Amino acid sequence: MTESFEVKPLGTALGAEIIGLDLAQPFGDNTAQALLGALGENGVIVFRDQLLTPEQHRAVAQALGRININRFFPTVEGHPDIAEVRKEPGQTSNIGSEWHTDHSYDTEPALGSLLYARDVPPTGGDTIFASMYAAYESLSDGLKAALATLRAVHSSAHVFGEAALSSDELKGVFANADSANQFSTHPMVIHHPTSGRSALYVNPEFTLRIEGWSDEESAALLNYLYQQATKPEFTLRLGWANNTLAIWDNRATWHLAVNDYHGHRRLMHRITLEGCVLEAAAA
Ligand SMILES: O=C(O)CCC(=O)C(=O)O
Ligand SMILES: [Fe+2]
Repeated sequence: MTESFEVKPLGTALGAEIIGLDLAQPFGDNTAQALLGALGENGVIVFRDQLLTPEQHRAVAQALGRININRFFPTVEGHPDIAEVRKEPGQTSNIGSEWHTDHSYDTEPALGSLLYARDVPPTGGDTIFASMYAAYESLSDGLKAALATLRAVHSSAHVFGEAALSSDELKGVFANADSANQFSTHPMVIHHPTSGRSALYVNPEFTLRIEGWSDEESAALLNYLYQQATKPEFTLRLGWANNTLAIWDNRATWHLAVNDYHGHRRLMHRITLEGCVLEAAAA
């Protein structure tokens, strides 16, 4: 069965709202494929006013792929495959406040996540996304050719490892600090597995350096790329309401959770989908 839906662009560089689907109802494989296609093209797809139980949230994820269990995030009670992205009124730090793409420290980085808003603050708590297609396309042919030959090293140790969890608040949030020891390398420009487009694949949070380059050399080029990638015209700022579901594609986007709602709770449920090894884009 194929359910029809409308894909309405939200931003110039990325993002689309999907209109006409009630995700509490099961949907067919053709619809799942069409949604994955829209995700790969738009980087983030947004569904408003979806009343979902944890079971229905899981069913949407399972229709789209295989669920990945993040070893660092706390989980929803009774649902070990649903991570909780929570900030309480008394807390000051939040999860994901720096630009990043999830799981780039894994050899098969997660495809993306389905983040569902359960309790959002009265104002603030937006998530900003950036298009790594747009960032790549903005570069000169000369730099594109140079990047096509390069790989970068990514790690979780400096973010989720024991030494990195400096505040007691963060120690209470993340688990398994001792398993934050993955290093992986990926091409700096990847061939997106579904859209076939070229996307820049380095990020400020998890990328350590360019393979075979010194830290100093790496920082010079990476900082240029980061500055380019975060140009406002390559971003989309998503304001949440309770019952909004957003799905993002880690291979085509970065994201950042704005921490501007101290004194209020923000509670999101996150299910992450397994990804695959990332191949270099053709030069
Ligand atoms: O809370 C958000 O808006 C996103 C947090 C984040 O980085 C994540 O769940 O991967
Ligand atoms: Fe994230």
